[in-house]
Amino acid sequence: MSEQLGTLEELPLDYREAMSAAGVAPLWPMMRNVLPHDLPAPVTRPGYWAYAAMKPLLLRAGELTPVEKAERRVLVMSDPGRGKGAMQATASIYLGMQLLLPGETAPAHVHTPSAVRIIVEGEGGFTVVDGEKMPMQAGDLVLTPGGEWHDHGHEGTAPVIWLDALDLPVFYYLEGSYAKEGPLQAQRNRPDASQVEYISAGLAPSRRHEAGARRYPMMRYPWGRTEAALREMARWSDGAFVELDYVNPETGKDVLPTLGFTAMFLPKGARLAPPLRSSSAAFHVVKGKGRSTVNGQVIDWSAKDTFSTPVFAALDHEAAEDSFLIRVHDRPLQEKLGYYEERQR
Ligand code: 1HN
Repeated sequence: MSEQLGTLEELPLDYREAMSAAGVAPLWPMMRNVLPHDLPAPVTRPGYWAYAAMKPLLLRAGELTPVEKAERRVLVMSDPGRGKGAMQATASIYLGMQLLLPGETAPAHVHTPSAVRIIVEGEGGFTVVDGEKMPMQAGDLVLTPGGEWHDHGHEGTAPVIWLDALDLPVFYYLEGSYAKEGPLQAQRNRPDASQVEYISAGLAPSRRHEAGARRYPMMRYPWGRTEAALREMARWSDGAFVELDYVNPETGKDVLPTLGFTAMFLPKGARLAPPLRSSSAAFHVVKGKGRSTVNGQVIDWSAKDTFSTPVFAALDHEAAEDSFLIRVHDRPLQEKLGYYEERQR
């Protein structure tokens, strides 16, 4: 371990001014800031967004701002560590709640960041990604991979609300975030791939030599199947915690390049203390009620609420009712960068 490093104040004023004038700065006073020992020092703090508080604000946005004036009518969830107005929930994860009213259309665009939608409530909403029209039903997880055209529509009679999670902060940091706008897409005249090619886990369509799979073969993961799979696994798990990864049905790998998703089932009374993970995360409560402690901070959650956790957070979950949560995390990005890690507590 090195000795106490030198500070800026120890250096003569004329030298400090000369460094500034030359456009340089000494590393050593900042060394421990940019490279702390053993663990990172996250700016991110745990966040919690109660749906009961979000929903009236969203509905009011529906009255105040027509979708034509918004492109996307979204309230962004700000990381408490970065403060009011922050456009991100963790270093890599953007979260927002989006409202679409009956008859409205959110215009087509394509951008570099990837998005996922987790449907919170409402019937009749749909999103079109790369020409594929996908119904949005409560609990569904729908991908919008970077580089794919997407627009949203609403054929129902009541407001539709969903949670957006994007890797936008990463693209913004890289100065790589940008979009193109275009006309609404022509829709393929058939149900989405989750209802045609990939109805059953372990079965994928045969194809002739050379006809490769799409990069993102299935972009909608209907909630009904997810919950049924979790319940069946739990029935045979002897009380062990069950969690499913959302995977690409052709490759078995993560569904997006940077973000990963899991579905968790915490039966009533269950307690769970996962390992410390180098990934940051967001949790969305599809159903249930419970409590999570994040670095000592208590979060009481119920259905449709969302909370976020910084990297290496100490987490304890406790379910007061049978609870289903979707976990959004940035492990895929960290694995690509070569540093994803889990530590036992
Ligand atoms: C976006 O394209 C959507 O397509 C939602 O619904 C939220 C936040 C930042 C940048 C692009 C959407 C977004 C977004």
